[in-house]
Amino acid sequence: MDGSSSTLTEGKRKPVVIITIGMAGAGKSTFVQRINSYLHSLDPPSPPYILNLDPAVTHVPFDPNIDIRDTVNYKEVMKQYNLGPNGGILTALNLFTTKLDQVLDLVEKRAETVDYVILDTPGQIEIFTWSASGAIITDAVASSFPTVVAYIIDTPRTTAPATFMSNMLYACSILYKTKLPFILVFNKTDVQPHDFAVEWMQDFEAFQMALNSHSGTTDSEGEPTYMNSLMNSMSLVLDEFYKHLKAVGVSSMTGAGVKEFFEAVEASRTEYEKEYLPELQRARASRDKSLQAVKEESMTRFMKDLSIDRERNPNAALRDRWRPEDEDDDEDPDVNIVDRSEEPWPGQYIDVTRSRKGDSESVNWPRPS
Ligand SMILES: Nc1nc2c(ncn2[C@@H]2O[C@H](COP(=O)(O)OP(=O)(O)O)[C@@H](O)[C@H]2O)c(=O)[nH]1
Ligand SMILES: [Mg+2]
Repeated sequence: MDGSSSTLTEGKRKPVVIITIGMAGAGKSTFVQRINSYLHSLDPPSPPYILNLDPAVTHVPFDPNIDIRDTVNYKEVMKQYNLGPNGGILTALNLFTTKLDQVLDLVEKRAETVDYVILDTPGQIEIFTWSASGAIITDAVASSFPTVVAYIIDTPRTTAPATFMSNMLYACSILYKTKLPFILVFNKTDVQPHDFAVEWMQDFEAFQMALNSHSGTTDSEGEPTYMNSLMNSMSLVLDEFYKHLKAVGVSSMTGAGVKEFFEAVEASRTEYEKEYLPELQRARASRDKSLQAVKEESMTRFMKDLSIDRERNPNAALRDRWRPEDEDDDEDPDVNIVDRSEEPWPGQYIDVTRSRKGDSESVNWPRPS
């Protein structure tokens, strides 16, 4: 397989965005580090553009181009909003998302020179998958670039049929939420080969057998327990779901399987262009239309309120004029997302919680009223 693409004549292809998602400890960050070093080792090397979106990580095993920790200090966020760790991470991600346009600009600028953009997400899976910010980030990148989800699974911890199934159901829910090409990455194959998983995914009966051979599946009268019959019927649902995904086994420790992972990514690119992109555009068009309707309706309501108000209180409008000269022209330079790979990185830490000019004491984050 050579690296040259058939579309070279049409100029550079768009980079593929790989979003890594997975339970805490599944090995997302280690995986990102591994695929990063793999891409560097190619001939010619193809360094990816990496975004770290985990504000709470203390050590990142790779050099991110954009690091959420440069923009938001999640511990400071915890203090100022009186939040626990999860709330702090979520709020940090929300704050970062308010700067997403800058992030996308930076990625867009590099789109000509990189083949892959990689996102490492917060340790706790739900912070990214079930938050508004996660959805906004995912939607934004997926509408600009071919995007795939790499769902990282802790293979040694998923050998019990019930655990395996709950993990697959979680993956399933993310697939239906993101509607993006999906690659199941069975990680840590150096500890536990993933062939059992492949067998269970391909052979429905093998999985049911594994399920039934586990203890606690029948009650004292030999009837299948509620849990067991529930799992049996859910595994039928999953059978359908498996048809929509690719599975690869990798070891982020040794690098085994990484090549196969990238083959799956390339296949997903085609899938994205053929299936997901048209669907995405359709969805967006209909969303724009309904958004437009909402806007028009609220505008009409607003104009009506205004005219009632004018009638009741004809002089109020005069007093309420906006006088630009009253505004101080303190142009807030705003917080900037830094691209470490572009700017000379002087090592400064940008703490957005204290960045407003002349207002170093009080907190000025938006707060829910
Ligand atoms: N044996 C083995 N351990 C791994 C592998 N990938 C990750 N780990 C370990 O799993 C733990 C969690 O990894 P990390 O990347 O921080 O997980 P994250 O929370 O999903 O980002 C670390 O101790 C890693 O060293 C692998 O392929 N094999
Ligand atoms: Mg991590």
